Amino acid sequence: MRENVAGRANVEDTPELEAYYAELDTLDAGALWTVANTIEPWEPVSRSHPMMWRYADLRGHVLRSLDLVTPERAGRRVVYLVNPGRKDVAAAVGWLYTGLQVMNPGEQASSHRHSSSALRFIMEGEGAYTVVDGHKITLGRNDFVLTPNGTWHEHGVSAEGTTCIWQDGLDIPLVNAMEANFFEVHPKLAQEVSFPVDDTSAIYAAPALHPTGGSWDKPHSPLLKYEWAPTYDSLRRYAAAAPGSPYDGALMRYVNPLTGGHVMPTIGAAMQLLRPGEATKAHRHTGSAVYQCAKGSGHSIIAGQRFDWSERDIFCIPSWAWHQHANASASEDAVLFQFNDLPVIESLGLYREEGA
Ligand code: 1HN
Repeated sequence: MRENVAGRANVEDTPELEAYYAELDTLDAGALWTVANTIEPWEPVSRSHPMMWRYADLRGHVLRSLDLVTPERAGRRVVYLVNPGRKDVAAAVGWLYTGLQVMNPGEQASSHRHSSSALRFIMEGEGAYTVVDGHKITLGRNDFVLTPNGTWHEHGVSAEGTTCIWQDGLDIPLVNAMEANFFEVHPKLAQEVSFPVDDTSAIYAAPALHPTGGSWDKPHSPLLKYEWAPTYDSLRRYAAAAPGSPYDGALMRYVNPLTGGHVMPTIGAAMQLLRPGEATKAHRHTGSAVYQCAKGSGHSIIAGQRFDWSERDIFCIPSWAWHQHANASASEDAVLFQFNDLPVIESLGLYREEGA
């Protein structure tokens, strides 16, 4: 608390002022100086707690939902992750939602669309697919797929596949905060697949090559799937050729290949590799992020708390929280997937960063 600073409110209560506040209250009004220091903090004050959710704790519960509810009844079988400071808005951190969804082979959820943007990151199982606006996308471990705002989408697992678990990431809390969320069910249960399977990868995933002959005017990336194998290969080559960031190691952002910008207007994503034995310096920045360890093990220190993670554990970093990461192994890489609200923070001119 900084008292008696010029320009900051510092008014003591008197019986007269208390009566005045009560009168204003009856008029649905208030005196700004009673709340000014709270609504205008010196720096961001996140209500989100640094958190980690261990896959070993959650996996059995996720699988149990297979026996407890049908996809028809539940809509989808998802165990969502709750930040104790963000329970009221169903956020895992800041304005980001995340959950673990499970599906059996041969199951398919009904097609729908909403104003929230979403992504999935595949954790385990074979045969998962998503259909987005008529594009069928096959999915394997550590692949991630976009279901941007307003696109018809449905998820399924082929009959020849195995039980699949993936992480959903959505901006529902943000879109609800903006009071702008619509949800619609597709007139048919399933959309028709109207393009060759995995066509967006064939067209848009070529390294450093732009396709010609098409046009694209949507605000999200035309590439809908970002596969693990080329991502990991790129990270390893980057990590071997350059120091990367002292705060993040070798971190690469997933981009819209046509613009180099974020994959969606409200959700950004990245994958970072920590070399064997690498430990980063601490920094903090505005914007919230949800992480999943895609490979290896290590720890992060977030707002002074240490979290030891290994493959499939999920943790979050609240806005403006100091954080640093370390790879636990002297011989193996550690790789972290993240999604974040940086596109929103940046487009509103709110990005700030500070290094230790
Ligand atoms: C949604 O559409 C999916 O498509 C998953 O699988 C989780 C959570 C809230 C709102 C919509 C999906 C969701 C969701």
